[in-house]
Parts: sequence; C-alpha cells; structure tokens
Amino acid sequence: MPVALSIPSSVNYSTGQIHASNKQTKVTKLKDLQGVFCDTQAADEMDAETCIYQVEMLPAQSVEGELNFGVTHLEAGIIGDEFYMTRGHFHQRIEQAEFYLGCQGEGLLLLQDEQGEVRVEKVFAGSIHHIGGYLAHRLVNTGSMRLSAMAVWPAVAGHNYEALKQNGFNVSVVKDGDHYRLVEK
Ligand code: PAN
Ligand code: ZN
Repeated sequence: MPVALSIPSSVNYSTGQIHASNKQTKVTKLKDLQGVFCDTQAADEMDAETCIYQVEMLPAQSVEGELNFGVTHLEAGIIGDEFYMTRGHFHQRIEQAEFYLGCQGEGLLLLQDEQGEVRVEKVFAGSIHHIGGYLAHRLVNTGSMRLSAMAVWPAVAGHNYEALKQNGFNVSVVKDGDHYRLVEK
C-alpha cells in the first residue's frame, strides 16, 4: 500500500501568519475591550472600530487530550499613555498551562497569580514563555510594529474572562519617552 503524503498547514515563523485552508480568525476591536484601558476618556475619543488584535487559529475539537494552536497579532499603539494589550485571562480549567512563542515585534507578557502577584517577561522574536497553570496572562505591545506570538494550549483549557473583570491586572504598562514603565495600580 502506498504511504500517504500530505502537505500540512504551515506558519511563517517570522510573521506568525498561518497558512491553512481551515484557518479561523477572530478580530478584537476597541469596542470589545470596554473597561480594559485605564484612560476611558482617551478610549472613548478613538474610533471604536479600531482593530487592537486578531487571533488566527487552527480549529480543534474541545476534547481532553487535544491541543489548540493560535497566533496573536497585537497592533502597536497607545490609548492615553497605555500600550495596546490583550484582554487577558485565566483559563477556565485554571490548572491548564500554555506556551507562548514570540515571532515578531517587542512586548511584555504579564503573568498574574490568584493572589494578584505579577511577574513580567520580555517578548521578542524567538522568546519562549511557559505559562504555568493558575496564572492570568496578557500580552502588551511596547514596540512600534505589530507584536505576534504563537501559542499552544490544551483545547479543554477554556477562557475565564470574568475572574479579572473586577480589578483586572495589578500592573499597567505605559509609554515613558522612548521606553515603557510598569505602573502598579
Ligand atoms: C491566547 C489568547 C489571545 C487573545 O490565544 O486567547 O492572545 O487574548 P485574550 O483571550 O485574553 O483576548 C491564549 O492565551 N489562549 O489561551
Ligand atoms: Zn491562555
């Protein structure tokens, strides 16, 4: 019997662009991020349709043992003096871990535990981030170009956005001249 050979989906490691016929893309606009940025007045003055980030994903069944593969493309920009960032979340199955892998751009990964303690890792092309269970995670784009990071996580992990709704992250990342500064809230 001939051995089957197929051409799999692929990803461009330097842009994070996924090439797959069944790719799914979810766009998150400013209007979807109510209450996420500190300066609500600055957010209100911007076009609500502004794309802040989009996630490309390969579809996977949400069953035990399956894995998701996705890429987050976070645009560069500030709202007030705060850099663009993802909403951030704990996993619904809070013990489930995840890997982030930096492709392009410069940014930070905020990791916050259930007690509110925050750790920060630099994100850059080639960076590897092991996000253990029980940690909320958020990407922040501190650079002047798009920040793209691949991610692999258990398909059963789910997203819990509610847990952060009250107080969010305890640290925000603001522009400070040509640099960034971490501000405790
Ligand atoms: C990522 C995130 C992605 C978007 O795929 O879902 O960066 O961030 P929010 O989900 O916080 O809007 C991931 O961490 N999945 O588990
Ligand atoms: Zn996650």
